Amino acid sequence: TSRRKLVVGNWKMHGSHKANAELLEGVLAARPFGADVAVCVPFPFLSETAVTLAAGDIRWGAQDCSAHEQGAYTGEVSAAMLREFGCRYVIVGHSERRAYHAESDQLVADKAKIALAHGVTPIVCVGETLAQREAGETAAVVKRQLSAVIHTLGHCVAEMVVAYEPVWAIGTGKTASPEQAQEVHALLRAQLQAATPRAGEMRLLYGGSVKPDNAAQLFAQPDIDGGLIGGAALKAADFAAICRAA
Ligand code: G2H
Repeated sequence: TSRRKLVVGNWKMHGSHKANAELLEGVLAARPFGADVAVCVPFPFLSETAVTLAAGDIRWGAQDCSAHEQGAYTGEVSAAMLREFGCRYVIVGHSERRAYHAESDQLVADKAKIALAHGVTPIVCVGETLAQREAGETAAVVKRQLSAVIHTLGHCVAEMVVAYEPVWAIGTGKTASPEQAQEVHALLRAQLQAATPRAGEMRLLYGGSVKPDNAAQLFAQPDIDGGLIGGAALKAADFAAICRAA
């Protein structure tokens, strides 16, 4: 395909000044990569990440943003602020936020919209739980999650990145098989095709226990355009190996 692969590290709530410096230096030293690469770091580390990565071709971003422009929203961080720190990407609707912070499909869509309005590319996460998969609801769940974003973004929908993360594969060591992942990616692509003529250019990432030894097979699937990497993004050697597999 003509789509350039994208590998994004999702550090979640990990890191420290010292650990981040070592990790980023390790990743920088492992370049060049054939794919686009980015790291999504906790908010307090955006500034130092921007400094460390300023000269290179590795992008950075955040793991969430507010659905509001600005105002009396204690504890929130706006998309405009992320843009000021040079963020290229922001993850929205990660299953951990949907589960622990009760984020609805519409809230996730509103976050994606405001990110795009400020020039930050949203990485919109969708995915089913184990119970939903076992009940045969996978297609319906991801369709509903993506549908909210499609309706809210309108013609801008082609500017986002989508990440399919089956909840049962997150941090569990259980990866979706390449075929299982591809099956859902193809559904997502078809849904996007009905919404925008540019669906073929959009990058659909897979996330959920991607490791150096399973990355290449996943990325070889026709509709898998890279990965959103959690645990394995915290070790420079592992993350670099995954980036190289893309
Ligand atoms: C899924 C993924 C990164 P992990 O959440 O978003 O994490 O690779 O640890 O399963």
